[in-house]
Amino acid sequence: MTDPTTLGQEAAHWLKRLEACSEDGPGVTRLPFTPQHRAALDVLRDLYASAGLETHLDAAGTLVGRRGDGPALLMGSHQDSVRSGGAYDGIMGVVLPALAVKHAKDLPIAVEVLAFADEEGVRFPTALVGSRALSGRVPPDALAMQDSSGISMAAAMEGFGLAPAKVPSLARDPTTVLGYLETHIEQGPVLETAGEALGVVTAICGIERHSVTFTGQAGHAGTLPMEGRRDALTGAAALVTEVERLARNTPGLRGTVGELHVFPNAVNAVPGAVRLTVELRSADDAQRTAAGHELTTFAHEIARARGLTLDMARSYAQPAAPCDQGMRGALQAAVRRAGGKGLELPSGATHDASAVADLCPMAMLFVRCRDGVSHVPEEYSSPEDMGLAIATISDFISNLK
Ligand code: HGY
Ligand code: MN
Ligand code: MN
Repeated sequence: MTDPTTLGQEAAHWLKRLEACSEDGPGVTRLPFTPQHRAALDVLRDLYASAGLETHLDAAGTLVGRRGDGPALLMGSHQDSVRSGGAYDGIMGVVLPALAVKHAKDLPIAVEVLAFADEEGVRFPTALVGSRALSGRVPPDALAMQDSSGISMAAAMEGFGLAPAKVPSLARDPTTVLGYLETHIEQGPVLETAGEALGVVTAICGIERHSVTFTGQAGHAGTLPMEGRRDALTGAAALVTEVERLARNTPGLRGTVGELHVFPNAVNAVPGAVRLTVELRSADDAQRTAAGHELTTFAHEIARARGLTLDMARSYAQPAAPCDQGMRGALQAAVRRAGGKGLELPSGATHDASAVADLCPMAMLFVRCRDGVSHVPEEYSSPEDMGLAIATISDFISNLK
């Protein structure tokens, strides 16, 4: 096997080419079924060919590369990015296994490398379409969801040369799959703080998202007395601070208000309405759902006390996905053989692996993330760490029983 640093430098070369497949502007912006996606597929086809992978684009826009016959180990991640994101999130998890296959002499099992079109859910209000297609769990309404210019996912797929009607037929027979291994930049500070290049994921957190609207009475900031005001923003602010208070006081729970829109949003007008999102994440589904109920009750009490009306609904939910014990152990042994401690950690970010877990056993390998920052242009993993990840993936494949 080529030495890890050389492998890592080759990975950096491919990632540099892929980084250019982006809209103009800071960082990487590569949304699904766009010219940037098509440019990335051209680069990935070159990479897959150099790895001896037989390649096709499936109906959901996943680039599938396969080598060998019989039940296969699936590996891969997503090709899409957030807006002005980094050059490693997702796409590094396609490049590294492809290079592991390329540099493997012979493979004891069949393997596939997968580049999923849309994990982030930035263009359309849904996510994980390609990976959920493998287990036949794409929600029926997903393909009808529209982007900000009113284009449905199905229309975007057809414009990309795909056949969205065939997405349901992508569901795999579980007996044809040995498992799924996703390699991903950690997107947090744990490995860097521990001085470790690689980590083994224990579980992927569950997520729920609530869309909330407080409605009061807009009015003139100067003539409307404080008494009797029905200010929607002061009500929303009480919920925002309660989300933070509850999450800070509940170990393992993360709560975020990521979006907040004020209407009419004018310096001299009392806010009449506020729309916001509440997102909760935890590796413990019961803890997360209990927090969701608690915050819903709190929001209704705030609305009642302030004379506001409240619309609050859970718009998205995804259960926590534990990684397969057997695969975790095998991956940890491979990390140790590559010189690591085999540190284990939960994933606060969600990944395609949480969807593929509905099809087959899954495991995740994390790669150290400089300064723990991700979803920003400064996102970075070093060639040395990527080389160790490639060597670990190769070792994992050759020891898979
Ligand atoms: O939201 C997430 O955790 C992922 O980056 N899509
Ligand atoms: Mn991401
Ligand atoms: Mn990702």
